[in-house]
Amino acid sequence: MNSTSKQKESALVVVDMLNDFIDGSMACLNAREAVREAAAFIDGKTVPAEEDEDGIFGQFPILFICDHHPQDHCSFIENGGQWPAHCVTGTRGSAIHDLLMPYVTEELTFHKGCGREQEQYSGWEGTNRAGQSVAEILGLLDIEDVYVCGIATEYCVRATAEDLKKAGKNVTVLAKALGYVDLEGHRKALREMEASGINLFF
Ligand code: VGL
Ligand code: ZN
Repeated sequence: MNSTSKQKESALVVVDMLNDFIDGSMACLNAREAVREAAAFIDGKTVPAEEDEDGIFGQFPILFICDHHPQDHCSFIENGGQWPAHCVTGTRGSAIHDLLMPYVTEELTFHKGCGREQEQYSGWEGTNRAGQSVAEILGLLDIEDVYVCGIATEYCVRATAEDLKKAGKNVTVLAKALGYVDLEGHRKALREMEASGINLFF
């Protein structure tokens, strides 16, 4: 097996590294550092374009999960929910952080929480523009090893990592590439993920 085909068995899932969770209405702890860590991890997994016949996206798939809500979403405080308005369609807050934009492709971008009455923490419930799920894409790409980073540890990262694990993937959470709502909650979620068989990489 050559190194290129080996690479194709793993992928990175980037959960909600969106402006509102970094410097916007729901800015999370460690979010900026987490984005830098994610970018550094990606750099270590990709090779310069001139050395790569398939293109970097072909070699190491990077899936982006994006929380994406209508203005009248049920999770917003003003609509009876628990969160400040965030990741509203068409706003800067709903966009992926600039540092990661070079790696974004339409096929590997999945939106969740798009319906007014839908609260979807897990990226597993998201779909890309063609209506494909993360499960479908990971199956098509023959991916067994999945790295996960993102925001927030206690909510969408945890839900996504646990669903990937339940689907039988070998899941590794990049602990330094996480943003969180609360430090204690973050630590507790890491312990619980580890107890459910998810690997932590520091
Ligand atoms: C999230 C709360 C509401 C998350 C999304 O990405 O963890 N948390 N919407
Ligand atoms: Zn949300």
